[in-house]
Order: sequence, then C-alpha cells, then structure tokens
Amino acid sequence: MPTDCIFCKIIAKEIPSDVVYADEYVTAFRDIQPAAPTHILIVPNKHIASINDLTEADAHLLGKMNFAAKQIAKAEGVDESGYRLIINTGADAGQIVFHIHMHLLAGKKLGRLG
Ligand code: DGP
Repeated sequence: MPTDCIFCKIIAKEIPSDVVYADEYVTAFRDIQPAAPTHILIVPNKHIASINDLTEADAHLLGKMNFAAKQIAKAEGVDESGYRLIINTGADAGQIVFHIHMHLLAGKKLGRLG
C-alpha cells in the first residue's frame, strides 16, 4: 500500500471515515465533500490507482464494486428513486484521489452528464 494514499488509510482504519459497507473486496464510505444528499465512495480494498491501471486479473473487483453499490443503494433507500455511479479517470474527468473509487450519487435529480 502506498504510504500517501488517503483511501488506503481509510480502508486500514488509520484515519476515520463514515463507513457504510465493507467486505473482503471493497469498502464504502461517505464522501467528505458530498455533491448530493447521498454521496458514497465505493473503493476496492486493493490499491489500484485508476482504471488505466486495472489488470484483467483485477477486473472482477469492478463487479464487486457494482454489487456493493446495489446493496448500498437499497440500504440507503435510493434504489427505487434512482442513483448514479461514476468513476472519474484522469485529469479531464477530475480524478483527484488516485485509488479507484466509484461515486454513488442519489437523493436529488442529478441532471445531465458532462
Ligand atoms: P474524484 O474527484 O473522483 O477523485 O473524487 C474524490 C472524492 O474523494 C472527492 O469527492 C472528495 C473525496 N475525499 C477526498 N478525501 C477524502 C477523505 O479523506 N475522506 C472522505 N470520506 N472523502 C474524501
């Protein structure tokens, strides 16, 4: 684990966060700067900097993240009203933290993409 990765530190419980889900493969916690009433980050427990760094061997982790998202959406009561899942990759997408993370946004009309 890179010593400077904030999400690795959250996964390792070295810094506090509001964790809403955790299993062998993924951890999910509330975004510190929420962009919607429900804003949760779903991350693989393994450090992978971005989708650009994903290997075929680790591709199943994206499935685990999506399945966690489904369960979290239900637990948060937004599965029926709807939610958006976003993975920012690179500068133009606005990726700030280089540990793959999926944003789960919900709780309001989210508008168009882009
Ligand atoms: P992105 O732009 O896709 O890299 O989004 C990174 C998100 O991570 C951003 O919405 C804010 C959030 N974030 C950054 N640092 C922390 C932290 O220490 N704790 C939590 N809970 N969220 C963080």
